[in-house]
Amino acid sequence: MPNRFVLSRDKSWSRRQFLKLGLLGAGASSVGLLWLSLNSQSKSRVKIPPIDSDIPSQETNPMKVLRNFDYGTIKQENGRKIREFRITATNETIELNSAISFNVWTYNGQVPGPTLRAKVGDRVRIIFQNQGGHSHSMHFHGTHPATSDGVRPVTNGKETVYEFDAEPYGVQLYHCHIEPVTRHISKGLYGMLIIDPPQPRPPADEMVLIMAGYDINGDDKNELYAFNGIPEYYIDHPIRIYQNQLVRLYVLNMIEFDVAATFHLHANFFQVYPTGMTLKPTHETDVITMGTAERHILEFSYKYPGKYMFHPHQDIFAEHGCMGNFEVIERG
Ligand SMILES: [Cu+2]
Repeated sequence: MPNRFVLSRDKSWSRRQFLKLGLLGAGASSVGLLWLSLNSQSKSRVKIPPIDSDIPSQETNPMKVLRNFDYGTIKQENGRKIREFRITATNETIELNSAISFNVWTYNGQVPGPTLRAKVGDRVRIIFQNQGGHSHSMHFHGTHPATSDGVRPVTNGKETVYEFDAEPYGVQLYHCHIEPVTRHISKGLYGMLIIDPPQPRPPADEMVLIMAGYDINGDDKNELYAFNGIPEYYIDHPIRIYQNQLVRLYVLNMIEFDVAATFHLHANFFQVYPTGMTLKPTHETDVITMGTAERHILEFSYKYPGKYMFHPHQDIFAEHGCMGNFEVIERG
């Protein structure tokens, strides 16, 4: 039976759905990036289920964060390939739920910031502009010179450039490193940097889940928790995945104030690639513990259709927003 590119058959990415995602309004680059991401997946015959049609258009949009990878702009300089990204820090107000609007500090208008993606060995250039009012920075995890470590304040209205070779491959991250770092991160200044290995990993439905907390009243404790920016979002908008199709989850714990968080998947087990720095899994489990800034690749597929929860097994986090559902559907 032929297994061709099937996105069009699903009509999963109609113009209407791009509009719903706010991507057509967000400018050609975002659309291009998403298409790029989808096209690279389509070549590998990974099928992405249709997305809910009632997705809000605000920039902080967990469905938009989920499968959107920013590969930057490729430039050639002195015979070397440069992958260039432009990041601007801004202040925004987002609706955390029907009762709470919260002032967040963002990279490119969204929480988490965009998921940046490069291949190991690429030269990466980040042009960072601060329009956030306070001093901010971008500190990347990875191997790089001190000059690009991103701990120096970039004052409001200023621009700086961070440049480094993308290494080692794995799930890396970036965040603001201005004191108090707890506040700058929990206000929203964090994101993921995926560095792909020399040979691509096998085809999979790839997605990003970043856990974080919100200290609403400034008491150095989290009152709300979320996957990809908005508490409880994936309860009302389950992540649709196909039965028996490999899911590759890039998961990161960015929760401040609490020492660790676990990630638990219902009715299944996942293969663990610690920090995404191995090509083979080290073990299989259904709950994994992560300190702040710890991250992994988790791989799994679901045998049976239906709705399955995922959440930290510190149930207090789950009860305060860090909770979601996968909806496993038959491929038809
Ligand atoms: Cu900051």
